[in-house]
Amino acid sequence: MIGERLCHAMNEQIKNELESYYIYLSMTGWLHARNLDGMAHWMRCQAHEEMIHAMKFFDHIHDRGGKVVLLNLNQLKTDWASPLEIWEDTLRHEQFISSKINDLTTIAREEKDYTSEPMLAWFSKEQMEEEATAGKMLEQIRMIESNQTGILLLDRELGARVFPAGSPLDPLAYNVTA
Ligand code: OFO
Repeated sequence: MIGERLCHAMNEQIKNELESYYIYLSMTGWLHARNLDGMAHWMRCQAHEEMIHAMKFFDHIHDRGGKVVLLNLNQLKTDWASPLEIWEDTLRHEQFISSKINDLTTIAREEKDYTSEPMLAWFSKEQMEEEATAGKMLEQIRMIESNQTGILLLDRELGARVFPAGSPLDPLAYNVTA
């Protein structure tokens, strides 16, 4: 059974992941409104991934005999000055989430909750990849910032992102060892 301290921290993390979903969905709307449909598609996929992350914690708490408590979401940013600012915020947000996963791992170890470790290790790896991707995108946007052709080419490229797991209801999406 999951301990109270880790359960509380994981409920907080469900909120963080749902806020990630909300932020990326908000960015999706902003990008669509500027006809950057490829970037919008990429962000929509990202939002979808965050919902799956929230559900991993949701199911883990439930499976371990804890109580899922959904907390209020914060009012988040709804406007950006440019695609550059979108990617700056994306990287900053992923770094914040990485710090939260580190905190959860610390709590799990302090509480000797070894059952949670494989899932948290999966999240650490996921965060490493997400930070790397966001960092790379940010650098590419910086390179082409005032070049509209470059922005359109990047938009096309990001529009090709394939989302591997169909939906948050897809059991494959919950395979923490994948
Ligand atoms: Fe970005 O991985 Fe979840 O939050």
